[in-house]
Amino acid sequence: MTRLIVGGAQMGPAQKADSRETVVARMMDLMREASAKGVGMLVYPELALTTFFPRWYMEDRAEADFWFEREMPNGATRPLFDLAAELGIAMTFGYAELTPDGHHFNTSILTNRKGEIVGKYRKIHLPGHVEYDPERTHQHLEKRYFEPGDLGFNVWRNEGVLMGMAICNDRRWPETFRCMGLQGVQLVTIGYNTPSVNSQNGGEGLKERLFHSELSLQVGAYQNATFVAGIAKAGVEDGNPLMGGSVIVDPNGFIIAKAETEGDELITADCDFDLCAFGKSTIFDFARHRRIEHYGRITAQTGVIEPR
Ligand code: ING
Repeated sequence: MTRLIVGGAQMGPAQKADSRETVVARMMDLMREASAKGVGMLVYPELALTTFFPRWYMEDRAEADFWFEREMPNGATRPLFDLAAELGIAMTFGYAELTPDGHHFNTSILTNRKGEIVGKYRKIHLPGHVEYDPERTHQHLEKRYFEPGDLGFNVWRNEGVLMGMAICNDRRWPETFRCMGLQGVQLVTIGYNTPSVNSQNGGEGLKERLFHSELSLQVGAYQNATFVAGIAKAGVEDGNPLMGGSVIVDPNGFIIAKAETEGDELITADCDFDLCAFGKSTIFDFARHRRIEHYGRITAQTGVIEPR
């Protein structure tokens, strides 16, 4: 039987003026709280180390490099890795990655309980736009500052559990979960930074956004018989609200832990990963039930082609 207490380290806002060190200190406080509750795997949000800088238009993209990490771990994050190894906690967190050959990704890493990086994911589904959009109340310039991820959706056997990573907007695309489901995933971690209001669709408010986030995470879990941890960076960053709503979902799609605030808040769930087996061997026994000869359109087409 494989069992881990999974922790979701929801984080409150990171202001533009906050140093990496200040934010890492908060992450370490959450890790100590997690350790006291027996957490073995701790999930932090997307872009955990900094404010959600893609909300800011910078004409010179090189200016945005200030928000990127050139190596991981690095001076600011090494204390977090050392604490994780000391406490024996595996973790995942997101950050902006600038590679030695100059590529920019919205990245997350996965470590084992010894603080060693065992996996890396680069965000594939980038929402938003490239150029300044005067029509929008808030800019969302992820397509300006990041390239689409080039590592695919992978799953790693980490501490006896098949774990996969995705980031924020990825949760809105079923392909994300299925690609990992086809690798037997038992825990999908998804950090997110989701604005509380939609800069384009006036009608969609916080309530709808929270609903769509939970809907996406629950259906991804259920249809792939996997646990899912969706963990937010939340609260108001320099006047810009991000929603909370962090949850841990079980393989039947039920929410088993949920954050109540928009600040630094630890949620936990005692996860028996053998619970994934029932769905994977019955309703969602992919080998027995899927009919791939009819799915070609999913990878043959990018956009819609309507019938004549
Ligand atoms: N943020 C948002 C997200 O996908 C968004 C952007 C919100 C897109 C709502 C569509 C609808 O949660 C990030 N960082 O992807």
